[in-house]
Amino acid sequence: MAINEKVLEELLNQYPAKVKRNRKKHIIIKDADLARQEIEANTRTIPGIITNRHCAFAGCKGVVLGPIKDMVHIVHGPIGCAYYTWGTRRNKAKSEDPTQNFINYCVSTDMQESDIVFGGEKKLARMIDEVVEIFKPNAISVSATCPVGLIGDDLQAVTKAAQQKHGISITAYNCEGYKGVSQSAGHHIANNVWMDQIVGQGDMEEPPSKYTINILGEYNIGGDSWEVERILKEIGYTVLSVMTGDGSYEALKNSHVAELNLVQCHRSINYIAEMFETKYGTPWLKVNFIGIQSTIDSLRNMALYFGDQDLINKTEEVIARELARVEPVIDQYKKICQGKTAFCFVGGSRSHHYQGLFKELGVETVLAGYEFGHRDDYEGREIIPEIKLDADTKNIPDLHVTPDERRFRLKISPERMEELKKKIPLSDYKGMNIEMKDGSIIVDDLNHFETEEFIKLLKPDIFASGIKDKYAVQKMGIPSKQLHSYDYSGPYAGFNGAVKFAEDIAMAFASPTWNFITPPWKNEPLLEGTIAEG
Ligand code: CFM
Ligand code: HCA
Repeated sequence: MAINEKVLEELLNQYPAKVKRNRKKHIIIKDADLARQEIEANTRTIPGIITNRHCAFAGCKGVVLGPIKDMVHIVHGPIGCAYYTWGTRRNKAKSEDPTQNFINYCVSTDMQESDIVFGGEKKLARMIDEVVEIFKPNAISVSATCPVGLIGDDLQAVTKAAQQKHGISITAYNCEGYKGVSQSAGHHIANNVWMDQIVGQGDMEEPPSKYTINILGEYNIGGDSWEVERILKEIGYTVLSVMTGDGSYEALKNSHVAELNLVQCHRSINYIAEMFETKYGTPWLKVNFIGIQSTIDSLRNMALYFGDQDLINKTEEVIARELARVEPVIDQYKKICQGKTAFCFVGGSRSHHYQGLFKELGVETVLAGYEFGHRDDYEGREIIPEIKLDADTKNIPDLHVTPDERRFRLKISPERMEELKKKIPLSDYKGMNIEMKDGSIIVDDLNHFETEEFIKLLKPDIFASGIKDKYAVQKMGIPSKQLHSYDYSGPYAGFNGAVKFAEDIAMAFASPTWNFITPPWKNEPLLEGTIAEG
C-alpha cells in the first residue's frame, strides 16, 4: 500500500502526544509539488526510544581514526568502549611496512574504579611510554570516552608532554561519548584535530605528479577504496591520501598539496573539505562511487575539473572498457532483482548513495533515512546554505587562518572556479529529499517501533540497514543487507563493487530461507476492533 498523510497520522497516533509531535517533524512523504520539504534532523533522540545511533566516541575513534593504520589508537577509558570500536567497524588496511600497521590491535588504558576516583592521567602517560617502546609508531592518537570528561583528566596536557618526550605526533581527541547527539559530533572532533595538528606538517611543497587528489570520506569498507583507487590510477590520477580507508598518518600530513579533494561521504568529512578550501585553496568535488552511473558521473566530473583532453579521453576509454565487462554480468542478476522494493536506512550518506545502485538493479527504494544526517544531507547544501554551520559545528572554534599560514596559493584562479561551478557542482551537494521519488517516505533517526510499523505497511522485499535491526527484520521474513559492514562481503564501490552487490542482493532474494518464515502479519490482524453484536 502507499502511505498517505492519513496512514502516517494513524501510525503516529500510537505514540503519546508529545512523542508524536516530535517524531512527526522527522518524517516526510516526498511531494515534488512542495518547493522545499523541511525535515528535523541532528536532534536528540527521545530517551527510551530504541535508536540505531552511536556516540561521539564511536564517530571519532571508531569511524574516522580507526582505519588509519600507522597510528596506534589508544582509548582512554573502560575496556568496553575500546572493544566496541575495535570489533564493530570493518577497518581494513594493507601496509608496505607491516611493522607500521596497527589496525588489528585494541589498545586501551582499561580504566578501573580507582582511576575514576584518583584520576587516570598517570596511567595514560605510562601507557603512551609503553606503546612507544613496544610498537615504535610514527604517531599515536588518544581518544577519550565518557568517564574521562566527567572526572576531568587533562588529555591535552598528557599528550603534549608525551609528544615532547618521544618526539612523535601524539594527538588527543576529546570525543567523550555524551557529546552531541550522535556519532556525527565525533567526526568533527577528529577532523578539527587533524587540520590543526597533522595536515600540512609534511615536507611536500608541490604535488608529486599531475592530477594529484585526496579522497575524503572513503573508509574502505569491504575494500571499497581499493576498487576506487584501481580505477583512478588506471585513468592517471595520483591518490595522495584517502581519509581514512586504508589511510596513513604519513599521507595525511602531506595531503595539503593535492590539487582536488573528492568527497565521498559528505556527512563525516565535509568540515575538513571546507577547511582545506579555506586554508590551502583546495576545491572539493562531491563524488559517489556507489553504482555504475554515479561512478561514471564522478569520473567525468573529475576529468572536466582538470579539463585536459588526454585525461578526458582516457576516462572515456576506461569507462567503456569497464562497462563492456560488467554490464552483461549485472544484467543476469537484474533479472532476479527487477521490480522489487527496498528500505534503505544507514548512518549519514549510504542511504542516499545506494539508491542509484538499487535502481540499476531494478529495485525501487520506497523508504530511506539517516541515523544521524543533518538537514543539509536531506535538503542539499545549495538550497540551505544558512545551515552550513549547524549544531555540531557551532561550539567548535573556527579554524584561524592567518595569511602566513596560507602557504599554498589557490590552486585554481577564482575565474576558473566560477567557470567550473557552472559546469560541475564543486562544493555542492544534492540531498536525499531532492532525489527521491514522489510518494516515498523519508524518516530521520528511524526507530525500532517505526521500523516494524513501516515494514507491515509497505512490506519491502529487502531492508538495507545495520546490525541492530538486522535480525528483527529477518524474523519478519524480510531479507536484510547490512550496508555498514556489507555482511562481511564487498567491495560494493566502483565497477567491480556493483557486480558484487548485484550478486549479493540477487542471492538474498533467491534464497529459499524466506519460505520457512511466517511473517507476523500472516497471523495477526492488521486492523483491530470489536464486531458489533446483533
Ligand atoms: Fe559516512 Fe561511513 Fe556513512 Fe559515517 Fe558510520 Fe560507516 Fe555509515 Mo556505519 S562515515 S556517514 S559514521 S558513509 S560507520 S563508513 S556505514 S554509519 S552511512
Ligand atoms: C558505528 C559503526 C557502524 C555500526 C554499524 C551497525 C559501522 O557507528 O559505531 O550498527 O551495524 O558501520 O560499523 O556504523
